[in-house]
Amino acid sequence: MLNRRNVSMKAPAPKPTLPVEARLERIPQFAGAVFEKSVVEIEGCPVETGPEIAFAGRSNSGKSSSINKLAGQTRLAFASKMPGRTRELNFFPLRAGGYLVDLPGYGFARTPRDKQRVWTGVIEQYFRERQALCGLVLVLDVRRGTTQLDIHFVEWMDGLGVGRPRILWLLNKADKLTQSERMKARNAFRVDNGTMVNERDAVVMFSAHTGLGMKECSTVFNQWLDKTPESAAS
Ligand SMILES: Nc1nc2c(ncn2[C@@H]2O[C@H](COP(=O)(O)OP(=O)(O)OP(=O)(O)O)[C@@H](O)[C@H]2O)c(=O)[nH]1
Ligand SMILES: [Mg+2]
Repeated sequence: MLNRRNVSMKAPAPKPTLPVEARLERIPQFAGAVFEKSVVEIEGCPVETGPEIAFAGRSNSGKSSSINKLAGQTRLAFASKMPGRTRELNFFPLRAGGYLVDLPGYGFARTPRDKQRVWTGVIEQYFRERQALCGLVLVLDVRRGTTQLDIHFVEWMDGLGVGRPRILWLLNKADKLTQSERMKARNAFRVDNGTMVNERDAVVMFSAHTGLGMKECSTVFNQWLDKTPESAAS
């Protein structure tokens, strides 16, 4: 197009509508994940097929949303505004073998007592017996950091006496913070949890809404799944 002085006017380049962090649509390790089954008893767990990654955390912290975001799917795991939505252990097989496991959230009391006991039972058995478990993603709301419930959960795992799995501390919902608040939150997390986060663990600032932190998660999972980035990038 020419303007009145016969100078070519280029249309302005369209502004990117997505933040840079949202451009990774899924992480390669979780691509092609599908739902297989929900279980409430240890006997129902599928046969171990390879290294398994479980997602735990307070009710409503965003476990299901994080699984969906990392897998690049909107409805793989069932996310909801209603806390306590995930009520079973949900198994999602990965293409390369192994499973993602979405665990019920802790800290939501509006559930029948005996059912809660069943879940505690099966989760305990899961942590005790599941040989394939190679790492645990502990999903936190970054604005709250670790709560008493999270600390109890980690202490409970330590108390099982089978060795705590490696933990990826996922500081979720970071889209709700500004850049400087994120920096503060990360530093505060390190200071507050210095003794609980051990050297095999990782900490990632994350948003299941924007995709912030997906690359860092992918790097961590490569280590857990014992793959070079090249072999995982199929
Ligand atoms: N802003 C924002 N909201 C999020 C994020 N992740 C999850 N949410 C919201 O938090 C609520 C709970 O998300 P879920 O993924 O269902 O949480 P959950 O941990 O699986 O919950 P339970 O299954 O009940 O234990 C939903 O309304 C999500 O949209 C995030 O990164 N940013
Ligand atoms: Mg859930």
